[in-house]
Amino acid sequence: MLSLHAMNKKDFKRYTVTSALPYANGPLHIGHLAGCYIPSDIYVRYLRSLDRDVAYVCGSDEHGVAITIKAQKEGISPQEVVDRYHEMMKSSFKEFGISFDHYSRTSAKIHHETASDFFKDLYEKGEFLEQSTKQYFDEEAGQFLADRYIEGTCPKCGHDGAYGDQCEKCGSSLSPTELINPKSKLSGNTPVLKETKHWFLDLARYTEFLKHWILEEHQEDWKNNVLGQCRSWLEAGDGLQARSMTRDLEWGIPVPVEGATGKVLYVWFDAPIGYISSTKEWAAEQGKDWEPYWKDEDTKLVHFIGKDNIVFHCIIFPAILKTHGGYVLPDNVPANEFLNLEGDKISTSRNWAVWLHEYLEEFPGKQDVLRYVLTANAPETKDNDFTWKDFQSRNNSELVAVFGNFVNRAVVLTHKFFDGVVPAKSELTAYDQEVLAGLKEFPEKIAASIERYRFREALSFVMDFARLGNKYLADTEPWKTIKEDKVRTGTILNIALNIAANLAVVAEPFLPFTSEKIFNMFNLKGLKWSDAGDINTLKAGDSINSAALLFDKIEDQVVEAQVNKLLEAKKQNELANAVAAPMKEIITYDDFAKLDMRVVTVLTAEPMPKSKKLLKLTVDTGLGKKTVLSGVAEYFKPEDLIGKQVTMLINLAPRKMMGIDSEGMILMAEDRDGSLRLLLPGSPTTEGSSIS
Ligand code: B3M
Ligand code: ZN
Repeated sequence: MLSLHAMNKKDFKRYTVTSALPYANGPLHIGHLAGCYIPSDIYVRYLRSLDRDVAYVCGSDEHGVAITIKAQKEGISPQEVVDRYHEMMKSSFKEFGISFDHYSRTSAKIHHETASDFFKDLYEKGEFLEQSTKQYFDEEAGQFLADRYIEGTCPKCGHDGAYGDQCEKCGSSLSPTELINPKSKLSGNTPVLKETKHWFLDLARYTEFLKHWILEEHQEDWKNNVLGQCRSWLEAGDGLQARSMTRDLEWGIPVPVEGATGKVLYVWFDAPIGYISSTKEWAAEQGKDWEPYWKDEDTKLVHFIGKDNIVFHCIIFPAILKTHGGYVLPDNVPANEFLNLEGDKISTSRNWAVWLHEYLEEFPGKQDVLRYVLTANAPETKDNDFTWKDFQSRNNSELVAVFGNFVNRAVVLTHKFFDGVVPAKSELTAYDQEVLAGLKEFPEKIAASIERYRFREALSFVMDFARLGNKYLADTEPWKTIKEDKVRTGTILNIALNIAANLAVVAEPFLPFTSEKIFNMFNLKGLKWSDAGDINTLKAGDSINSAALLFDKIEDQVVEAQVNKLLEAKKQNELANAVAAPMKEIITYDDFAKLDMRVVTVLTAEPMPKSKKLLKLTVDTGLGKKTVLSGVAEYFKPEDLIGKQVTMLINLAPRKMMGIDSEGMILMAEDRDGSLRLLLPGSPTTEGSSIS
C-alpha cells in the first residue's frame, strides 16, 4: 500500500471540494446521493475532523436545455422550474446531512458575472474560433435545436434515444449532426440545417498539456475508470474536436460579446464556473477571501462527479482554467459509475427511482441507513445495483445486529453493573491487548482508504471495528463475569466503551446522525479524528447517559411495499408511454358488412366454475336468447352486468368453451395495459338494434 505521504505528493494547506451541480429540473434520488454527494460528504467530514481548512461547495445547475424542456413540458417558465427544484434539492441535501459549506445556484447574479468574465477573458485572449456552421433548426417551432432538443440514433452504439450532445447509453459525446435520423423534441419533425454563428473552444490545442497532466502526472492517483475515459478522449484517432461554448437559446447567461444577440453560454461552459461563484458567495458571507481556495498552489481541488461528467471536469473545464490562468487544476476527480435500481437503470422520466423526499417521509430518522447502504454498495469501480432486499439485510444484519447491538450492550451493561459510570481498567489479558491494538490501528487504516477515495473499503473497516467490539463482548461475556469478578467485568466494559467512543469518531463521516447520538450518550463533544486511537477516550469515573436507539429492524412487508411501489410506478409509466397497436390491413365494405353487431341486454350472469376470467351470460338479442362466455370476470361482478345493455357480435360461429357453446362475442375495448372495458350504447336502445 502507498503511504499517505507518497500519495499526497504535496502538503496541502487547504481543500476546495466540489460536488456536481445537480440540474434543477426534478427531485433528487438515490443515484444522485450515491454518485457524488455521499462520497464528497464523507471526504469533507473526515477533513474537517482533522481540522483541515475546507470549502465544500455546490449549488443548483439552473441553465441549459434540461431546464427549458422541463418548463415546456409542464407549461411553466424556466424560472418557476428552477425555483421549485432548487429549494427542494437544497432541503433534501440538508436532511441527509450533506454538509455543504455553501449551496448556491447558477442563476445568482455573482455567477452570471463570474461566468461572463471568464468568457470575456478567453475571448479577449483570442481563444475562441468564431465559426458559422449549419445547425439543426425546427421550422415549426422557429428555434435552433441545441443539445437535448434533438434526439436520434447514436452513431456509436445504435441506441435510439441519444441526445444531440451525448448518448447516455454508451457515454459518447456527440454533436447533433452525427445523430442518425434526428428528430426535434419540440415538434417531432425532422429538423433542417440553418446557418448560425458560434464561439468554439479549440480543444485540440490542449491535447499535449492534458495528456501530460492526466496520463502522466496523475496516472498513479486517479481512478482507473476516470483515466480510461480520459485516455479514450485524448488518444482518439481524430483527436479532440473543437466545442461550441455558446448556444442559440433564450434561457441562460447572455454571451457577453458583440454580435451575439439571442445567444447564451453553453451550460457546460458556465456550470463548472459555478463552483467558483459558490465559493465567492460563501467567502463573502464568512468574511473570507475566496481567492486562495482557487488560486494558491497549496490548495487541493477535488471534484466529485458521476461518470457522465468526466469529460467536462477532466478535459473542458481544466482547459478553460488553464487558458484563463491563475487557477489551480483539480488534484483529483474521483468519479463514480452509475447506481441501478432493482436491476434497471434509474430514470426520472420512467419514474424508476427512490426519491429522497419520499424516503424521508417513509423512513423518518433513517437517513444513516440509506447513507450506509449507498456507501457499502457504492458504484466506485463499476455500475452497481440497489435492491430493497439488500437494504433490509444490511440494516438488519449489519447495522442492527453488529453496530447497534455492540454499542447498546456496552452502554446498557455499564448502567446495569456500574450505575452508568465508566469502570476502571485493571489487569489486561492477551486478548484485551490484542483488541486495544485494533482500537489504535483502525482509525489510521480507515483514514488511508478515505484519502484514496475508497469509501466502500473505508466503511468496511468501520464495520470491522464494530465487529471487533461486538465479538469482544460476546467472547468475554461480562454478563457472566459479573457474578464472580466485578473488577474483570469493569475492565471489559471500559475497553468496550472506549471502542464504542472511537467507533463514533471514525463512523462520523459515514453515519453522522448515529455518531452524534453516541457522542451524546458519552457526553463527548468535539471529538475529532486526531483524538481517535486513544484507549482512554472515556476515563474511569466518567458518567454516561442511557442508551439511545441507534438502529431498528426493518420487516419484510416494509421492503415488499417499496418493491410494489416501484412496480406500480413502472406499470403506470408503461401505460402512459405505450403506443397504440398498429392498424390492421385494409378491408372492403363487404368484409365489414359481414359482421352482425347488435345491442343486447344481459339477462343473467354467473361465474364459470374453475375460471377466473369467464362469466357465463345469457342475453336478449332482440332475435332470441343467446348464451355467451365472456372474459370480463376480472373487471365486472355478475350483478354489475345484469340488466345492462352491451354490444355483441352475434353471427360469430359458436365455439365450445369449458363444455358450453358460446354463441357470439361481447365487444370490448382493450386498454394499452391489456385491461378490458365494455362498449355500451350511449343511451337506452332497443335490443337487436344493429351497429354499423
Ligand atoms: N448538472 C449534469 C448532471 O447533473 C450537471 C453537472 C454540472 S457540474 C458542473 O449530470
Ligand atoms: Zn451510444
